[in-house]
Amino acid sequence: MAAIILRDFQPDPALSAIAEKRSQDVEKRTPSNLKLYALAWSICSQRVRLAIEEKQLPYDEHTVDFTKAENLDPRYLEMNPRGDVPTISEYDQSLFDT
Ligand SMILES: N[C@@H](CCC(=O)N[C@@H](CS)C(=O)NCC(=O)O)C(=O)O
Repeated sequence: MAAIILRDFQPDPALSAIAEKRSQDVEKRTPSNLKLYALAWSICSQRVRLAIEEKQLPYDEHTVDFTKAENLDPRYLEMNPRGDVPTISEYDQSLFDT
């Protein structure tokens, strides 16, 4: 049944055009300043990492080492006063879940 549905599926041309334009925009995007401050094992971090990867955005990932209390470093707390991960930042603007 699923195979029949997939075979008969006709993508909406308007939606296909939007998807094509979006992928061109992503290709044209200059390397960004997007940074992800995260921990490898953190599910919260993984959720944001997946979203960035899904959007194919260029980014740098920085590990926040909790064993060295890097999350309590004043420079990190300036970006995320909660002292948790993840935090994303771009061009000196930071974003985290509250
Ligand atoms: N609501 C936040 C929660 C963030 C959060 O709890 N992060 C955890 C890792 S999954 C953390 O940093 N815990 C360390 C701490 O709170 O000291 C989100 O979903 O991003």
